[in-house]
Amino acid sequence: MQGRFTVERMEARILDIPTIRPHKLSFGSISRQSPVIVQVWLKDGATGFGEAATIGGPSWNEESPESIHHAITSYLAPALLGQEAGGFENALARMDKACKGNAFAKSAVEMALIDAVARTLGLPAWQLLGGKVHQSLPLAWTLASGDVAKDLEEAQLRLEQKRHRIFKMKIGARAPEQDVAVVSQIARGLQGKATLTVDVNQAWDGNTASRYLPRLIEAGVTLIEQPVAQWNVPALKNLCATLQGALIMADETVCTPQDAMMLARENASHVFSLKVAKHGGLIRTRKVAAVAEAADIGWYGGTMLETSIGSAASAHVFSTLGAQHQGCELFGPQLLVDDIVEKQMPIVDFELQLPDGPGFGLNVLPTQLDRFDRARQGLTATHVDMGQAA
Ligand code: MUC
Ligand code: MG
Repeated sequence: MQGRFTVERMEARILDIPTIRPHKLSFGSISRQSPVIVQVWLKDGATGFGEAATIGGPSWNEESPESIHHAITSYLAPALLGQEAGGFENALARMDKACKGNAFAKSAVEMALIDAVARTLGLPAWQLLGGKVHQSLPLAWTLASGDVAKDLEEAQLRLEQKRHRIFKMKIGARAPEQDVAVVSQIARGLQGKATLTVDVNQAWDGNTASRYLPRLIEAGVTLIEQPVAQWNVPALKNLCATLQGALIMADETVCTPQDAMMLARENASHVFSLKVAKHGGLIRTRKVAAVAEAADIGWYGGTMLETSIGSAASAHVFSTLGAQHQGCELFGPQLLVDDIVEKQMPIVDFELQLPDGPGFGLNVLPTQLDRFDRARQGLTATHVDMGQAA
């Protein structure tokens, strides 16, 4: 039976949007983001947008903008055309049947369905996701220019603008001794004004982490994200048991609710970085968050450096989650030279104001979608300047 929520059409395109400066991580340096934007149309004419962004082609995990686009157009869209958009769990099950894995691709599609249905009902998405419990969340910024003086200048400016007072440093590309020296320098510069976290993006082995993390904590670091490889749960567990004065946060290791259960059982995380893309959508983000809450593990609102579409969708689901949080890092729109929406989510007194308004509460600008559309620009896909991270 076809109703007003029937999925009539779906389109996906890859955008290429330069970043305001090189962004350097343990595995390379990026100078642009290539989000995949999905638009869905329902029978009643309502439309919704979703997004999946990743970092550095297939360098952050197995998915890339091209694989996300391919999974959506070849498998996920055909599985949903003619189906009821409002049955989100059914839509997820159909996508699972059509396509194993590919969580980022599924998240973009599910996001577009939720946006379209919420718009049709005239409700903000958070109302379909359990209801809002946070009006705002502290917003972190990542210092990743690769230059200490520039990083300090950037942090200073953002403090003055009252935008950020939580700074995350991307480490793991340099030798650990150098990372300790750089982090200590930044920590001294920010002492008493901001908190400092580090993201190693899997670069260290267990012994390196055990040896160098205490020195980072001594320098003032209070939250440590994914210090070891995705598979290295024994090392995460050991760090949780032995490190004093900082929290261990899983990122790449925690994708599915089953990953979350395993980390909880092993006492191998204090905090989970939640990301809509890696969990496979907004609904599944809530499932991972539910495991965290049940296991007394905190959460952090992570990003894959999305535009305002993906960032607002993430903000909607984060606004519904429990109290034990470490803030969020939905700063993607600020790292890009331009956005694809009329108005970004405001930042007031160091906090991101979580959005209202039907759907994700955004007005997407078609001219901006066309401007950055890879197919229209005819750009070749250079994702990551490997080896430029130091
Ligand atoms: C990650 O691994 O957390 C998030 C912020 C940032 O600078 O990089 C990402 C990815
Ligand atoms: Mg991370």
